[in-house]
Amino acid sequence: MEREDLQPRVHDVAGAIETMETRGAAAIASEVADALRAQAVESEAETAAQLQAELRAVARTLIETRPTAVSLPNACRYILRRTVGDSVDTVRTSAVESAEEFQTRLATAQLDLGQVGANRLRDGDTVMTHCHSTDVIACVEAAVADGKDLSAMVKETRPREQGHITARELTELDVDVTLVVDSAARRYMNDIDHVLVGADAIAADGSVVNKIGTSGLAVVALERGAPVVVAAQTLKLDPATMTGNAVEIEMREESELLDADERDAIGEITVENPAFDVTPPRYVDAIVTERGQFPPESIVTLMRELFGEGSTEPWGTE
Ligand code: RI2
Repeated sequence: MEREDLQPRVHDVAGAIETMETRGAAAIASEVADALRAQAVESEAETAAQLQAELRAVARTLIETRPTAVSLPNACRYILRRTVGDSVDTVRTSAVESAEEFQTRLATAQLDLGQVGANRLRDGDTVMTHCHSTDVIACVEAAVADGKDLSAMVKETRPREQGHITARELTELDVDVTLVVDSAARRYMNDIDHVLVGADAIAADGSVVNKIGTSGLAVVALERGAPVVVAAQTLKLDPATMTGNAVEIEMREESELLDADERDAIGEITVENPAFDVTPPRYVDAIVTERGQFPPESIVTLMRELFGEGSTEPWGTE
């Protein structure tokens, strides 16, 4: 049941994330910060405890929208842990300041990550991309700013074709873009210098959870000797995996694959539409973050440093 004390902006943000109007782990995290800030500013709570309870409810509402994108709970964790005070005003101020600080760090992290990723790319390289990731775009943008001339083979990325967004954004950066269907990846892999993908979550063992099709792409890349580079801000590290929890894979509506007429014409079948898959660390050359580049097997060291305080859930259960 919808809580009446949550601001309309919170429901708007939750709806947009669910329908993927807002998508991509970094963009989702930024909108989450915005929703928490809006609740803090607009709330009519009369006590600090009441406002804190509302903010926890905002976090729970948002976290439910997309189960795999760990940037969502990580954003909530960052902001709620720093939201303190014993009056409505102090809680409000610290929530607003924490949300804004989070958004600033998000933007800075992406720029720093972009430079690390750019250092890997050489003048004249061709990268293959899958889906659309702002962390990936940041790497290419920084490389182009360094004067490197790049080409990209962009997989269209069924079923939602986020590859089209990548194609448009890379073209705007003056990258020479070729769009291919997903199943053409192996056909062209000999021409590829780097497979460059983003991530929705990184597990403690270095497994990369990213758009469905990434793991198959990584297998082909390994076979052909093309390094797989994952551009992922530390916001994508999933602290719950340090204690053995698995990353939940989001299953989406079958209507993303078939419209109603196609569904009727086919007859009685089952349709599965997982949004993500898991690429084991042995297929990944490096994870590029704003803290530098890491072999996937060593990412747990960074996770311990960043989430040493544990993966508690400050949003609680009610
Ligand atoms: P940034 C996307 O998922 C893609 O899987 C992409 O690699 C990832 O988010 C990260 O995006 P979806 O939201 O944070 O399209 O790098 O399902 O922008």
